[in-house]
Amino acid sequence: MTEWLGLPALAVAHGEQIDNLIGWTHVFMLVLFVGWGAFFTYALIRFRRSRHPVANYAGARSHASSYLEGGVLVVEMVLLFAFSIPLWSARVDRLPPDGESLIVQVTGEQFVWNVHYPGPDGIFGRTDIELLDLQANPLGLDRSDPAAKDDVTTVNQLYLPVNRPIVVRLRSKDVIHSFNVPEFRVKQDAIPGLTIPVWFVPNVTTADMRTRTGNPEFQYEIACAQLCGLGHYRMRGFVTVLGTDEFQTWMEEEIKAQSALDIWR
Ligand SMILES: [Cu+2]
Repeated sequence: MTEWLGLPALAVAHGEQIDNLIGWTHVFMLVLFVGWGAFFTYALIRFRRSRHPVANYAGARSHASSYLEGGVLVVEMVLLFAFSIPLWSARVDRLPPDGESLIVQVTGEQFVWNVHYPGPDGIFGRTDIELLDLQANPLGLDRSDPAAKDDVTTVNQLYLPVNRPIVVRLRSKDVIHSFNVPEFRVKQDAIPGLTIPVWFVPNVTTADMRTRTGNPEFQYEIACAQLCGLGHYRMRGFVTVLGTDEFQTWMEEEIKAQSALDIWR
């Protein structure tokens, strides 16, 4: 129904609602544009100079337009407080239950996305600013903490299982960045000092999307959507959506590989 908008392919459970909203907003904008354009044209002709050589300084005497504007104000307040705000809060405040979802921490920095998985124990290992090393340990993860043993970190690579609610806990190390994956219809600023949850259910694997788009190199991209410095243009991460079992295998292999790294000893 919203193909005419030419939006990026859809790969998320809540996407249709967003697209319909964008579609209806465009329809209403078109109605307003045509309506106001017609009124403007009417006013230009009706009050043309040849018919009114002398300006009328008294102007309109009736209060009709004030009432009309008051009416518009009331309607807009109802739209905002009765519909928009409750819908928005239902979408962003009610996170899926912890047991069902995969929680992953994504930390923006100039100019990469650091990804941190808590591993099977579901607990994020301790991080310490003293351990921070931009090359070897960009999150300052303390591998001596038992909760950190099974943690997995990556740079610019976000692996996700299909059809499972994902809660991304967004953070930033330095300036404001923005986590935007167009196919998931999510866009959220990452703000230093805050941890902001964003959630969505990806429902098309990368492999399926490659078949669907006919592009064997298709990749979901995390594009930083806030101008965050000179390297902003190259701040892009990749999302790979895997089948449930494939994701499990990937996770196990990463845990094995990362816990065996020499730098942690
Ligand atoms: Cu950025």
